[in-house]
Amino acid sequence: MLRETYNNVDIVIIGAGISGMCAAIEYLKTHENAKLMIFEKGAGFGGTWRDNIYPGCCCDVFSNLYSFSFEQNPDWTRLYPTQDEILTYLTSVAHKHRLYKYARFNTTVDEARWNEEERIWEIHVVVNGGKDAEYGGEYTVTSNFLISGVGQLNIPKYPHITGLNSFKGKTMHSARWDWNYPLAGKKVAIIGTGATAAQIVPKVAKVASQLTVLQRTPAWVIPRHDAVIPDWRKLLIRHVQPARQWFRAESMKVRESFHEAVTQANSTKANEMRVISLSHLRKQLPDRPDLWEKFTPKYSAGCKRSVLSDDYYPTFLQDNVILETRPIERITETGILVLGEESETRFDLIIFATGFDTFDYMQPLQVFGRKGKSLSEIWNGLPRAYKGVTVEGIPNFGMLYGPNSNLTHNSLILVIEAQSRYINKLANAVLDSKARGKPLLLTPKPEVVQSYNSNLQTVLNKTSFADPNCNSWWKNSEGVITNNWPGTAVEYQNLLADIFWDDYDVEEGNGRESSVLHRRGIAQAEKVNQQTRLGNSCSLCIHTNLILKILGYLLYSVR
Ligand code: NA7
Repeated sequence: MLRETYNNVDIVIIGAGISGMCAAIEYLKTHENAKLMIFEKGAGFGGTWRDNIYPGCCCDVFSNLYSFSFEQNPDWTRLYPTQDEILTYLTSVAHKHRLYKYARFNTTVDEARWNEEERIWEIHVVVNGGKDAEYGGEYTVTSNFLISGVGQLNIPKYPHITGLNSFKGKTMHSARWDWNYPLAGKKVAIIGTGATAAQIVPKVAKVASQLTVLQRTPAWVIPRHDAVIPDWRKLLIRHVQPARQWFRAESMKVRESFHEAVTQANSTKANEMRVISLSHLRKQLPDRPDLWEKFTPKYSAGCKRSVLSDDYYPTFLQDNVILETRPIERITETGILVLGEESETRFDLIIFATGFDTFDYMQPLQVFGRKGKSLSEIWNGLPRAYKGVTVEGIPNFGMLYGPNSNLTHNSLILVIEAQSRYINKLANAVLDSKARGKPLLLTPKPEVVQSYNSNLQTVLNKTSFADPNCNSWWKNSEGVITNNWPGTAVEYQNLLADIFWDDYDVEEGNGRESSVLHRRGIAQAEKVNQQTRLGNSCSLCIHTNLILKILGYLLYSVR
């Protein structure tokens, strides 16, 4: 005897981060008696914001944009949210939408296999939680649709440095921070100078006796201008809905305007960004021309993730902080030896702020599609998806934050919402058909995936991401950009607003083409609207807009 909803469900979502949560909420909108399961290898909701708890961890997107459009948060305390605030927000959203009911934590999906005969997914999981594992250490669940929400920044990347494992002191990766280790008075090295390191460095420098920052490539650093949001402004945002909407739309405009700067190396905006960054450097380190050269990037702004920081550069004015730009030769039992030195520098702790494995999407999880072909075989080292969400040869499957859907200039939540709506439309078609007693298979046509991706690569090759003078977690060793979307957030939302059924191989239970979907032609996945709805066409609107503009000015400028 099997318990009905324990092993068979309509939808399985892998991952309980922002992506998995968003997909679940979207599905629950239209399914009251949902047969949904969310598997998460960690112990709660939050994904990357649960994993990354290092000192100083925060987001470099405005807080009001780093929230779901359907759950805007009037309680943000700062213009840029901190990790703990984001986690609190996500936890409250999970509670509000009753997601806990569907989640199985401490449970790792290790294999998802499409069963061609039964036309269902078989998802094998391993239970990591002590007591839960006593009920059964591993088991299989079947579902009609599978959604991956595992994200791109999931697996910590450790550098390949000779002797790394011989170090006898303490090591930690930024995404696996050990708060039990006291930093006070310690000699600390940090490897990496990306967005993560720029947040850790100022905090660790305050307590460590010595901090050495090992930089391989400098980042473009621009001012952050973070600030506390005063209570009166929070009240206004909580109670005056148009003000909240307008403020978000204005933030959206600001972030979208960065797009040109980070994608078009020769544009006016890119030049402005370089000027702002270089003047920031000189202003913050006025008497240190020795550091200007070391901190000046030799690649296009936007080729790597830019850093937004007000306190990174000034940290190097502290006596206990050293910038080391000579390459690391090896790690020894007691420290790090850099090129040109005869002996190592001794450290108590080495922090790896070296990013994530971003090219092996979904690894180590094994996904097998039609005819038992694995995702790795289909991709053959080059992850690609149709519109970043569906994959050839893998039916009834959707990826959130999949290949080429990363934004570098705006909030990723905008992307994830659009993807959730698109994928849920596909899932609904599959589940509606199931309700009529006919299993339905939706797989993107290989030629459609191929043509979409070759056009995408043509566009990407002309962006700053492709600049050969830098490497990044977006570009593989052959220079192929596998992670980024080249357009604006709004362009991506528009791309996903419609589903063209012709883009899919559509098979019903009997193997024939489904007439149901073909008659529909296009389905609207509904656009996520970020813009102000108020136009300028009537005098009332003009006045309302004017009032909101004044309000917006106050919101931005009065602290
Ligand atoms: P990133 O942006 O991938 O940065 C990793 C950093 O680690 C970067 O400075 C690397 O230098 C450095 N790195 C990696 N391997 C080595 C070795 N072997 N030796 C020296 N230095 C090394 O990761 P983050 O965690 O900072 O940010 C990831 C994203 O999280 C970020 O884009 C935001 O979206 C949030 P390199 O530049 O490769 O020379």
